Amino acid sequence: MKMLTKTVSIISVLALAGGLLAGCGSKETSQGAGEAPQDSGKKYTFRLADTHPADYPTVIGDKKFADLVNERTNGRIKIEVFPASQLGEEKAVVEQVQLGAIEFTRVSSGPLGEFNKNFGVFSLPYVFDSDEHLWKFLESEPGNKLLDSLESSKMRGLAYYSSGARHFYSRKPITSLADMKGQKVRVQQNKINIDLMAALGANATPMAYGEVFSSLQTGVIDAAENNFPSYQSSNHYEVAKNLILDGHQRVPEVLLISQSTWNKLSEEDRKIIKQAALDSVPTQREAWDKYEKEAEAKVRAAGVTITEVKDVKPWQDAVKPVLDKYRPEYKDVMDQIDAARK
Ligand code: GTR
Repeated sequence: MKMLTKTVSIISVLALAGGLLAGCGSKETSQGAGEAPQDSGKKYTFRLADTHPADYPTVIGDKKFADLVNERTNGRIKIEVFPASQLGEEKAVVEQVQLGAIEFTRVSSGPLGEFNKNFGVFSLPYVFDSDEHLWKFLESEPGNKLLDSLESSKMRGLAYYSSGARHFYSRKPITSLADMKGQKVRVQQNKINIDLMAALGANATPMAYGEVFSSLQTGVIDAAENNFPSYQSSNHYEVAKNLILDGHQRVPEVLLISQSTWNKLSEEDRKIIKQAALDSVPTQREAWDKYEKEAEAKVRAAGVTITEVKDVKPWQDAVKPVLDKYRPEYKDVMDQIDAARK
């Protein structure tokens, strides 16, 4: 298994190095005089990294964003979307974005929380009742302020994308809270998840997304957790065939740009990019709703054992120590999230 993990890491490193050598940041050229005013700025070719495959809803959103920017700048700003972790796993990509070596990424708030503490709030369990509640918060002023706060981490949040609710899935049968005990669970790389697993009697194994399939397959881990689309598209459902719909987290996706890239852009280009990101959201959310249903149908058809959780209260009680621990740190934003419930 070590070999497999190693191979995957080497592939990611090579992919990243290859990407860097090939792209090495943005390509810039100035246009000649006499062009139409909207074309008078610089030409750019940027890269956008996403961990998911090309047909996944986040990548559909990324592409819509790239198309809108291309259209609205008459082809002056091109954004090439690199799906399937071609530019590396999420943590490594965010580091490259901070340096400006990769200009854009769509990343989950989970790993982002390790770069900007504010985003940790999305890894706290059961803070949102529903997607509707989550989106009410995301679209509120505090939700937008959170995106803006990425500036202190050398990035700029452009928009949120949908990611549904996360559930546990395991190699062993898992039909109750008690079954979580002793399981080695892969979690997103964020320290809150370590406390969360401990509260459930499980052991957290933070690991890059791309390593989860082989780790489940070989038994290096017993379990993992994700939403229906990721559970299905990553084929984790083939090797962890027991799913329990506990809905412990709702961790939105974020589309972001490197602050160093942003600094280079004209005011007009910034406006186009920000607006295009926001205008890509309905496309992503629509694709999400459709894909989520299809993914659920596929895993059901594949014979996965699915346990519905009728009463989530025992789960909420079990993870209360995590909320108690982090409440002082996240008090303001948790109050704002509560306010979005009304
Ligand atoms: C997915 C998310 C990915 C990645 C993955 C994970 O839901 O869309 O960006 O963070 O979870 O668990 O690593």
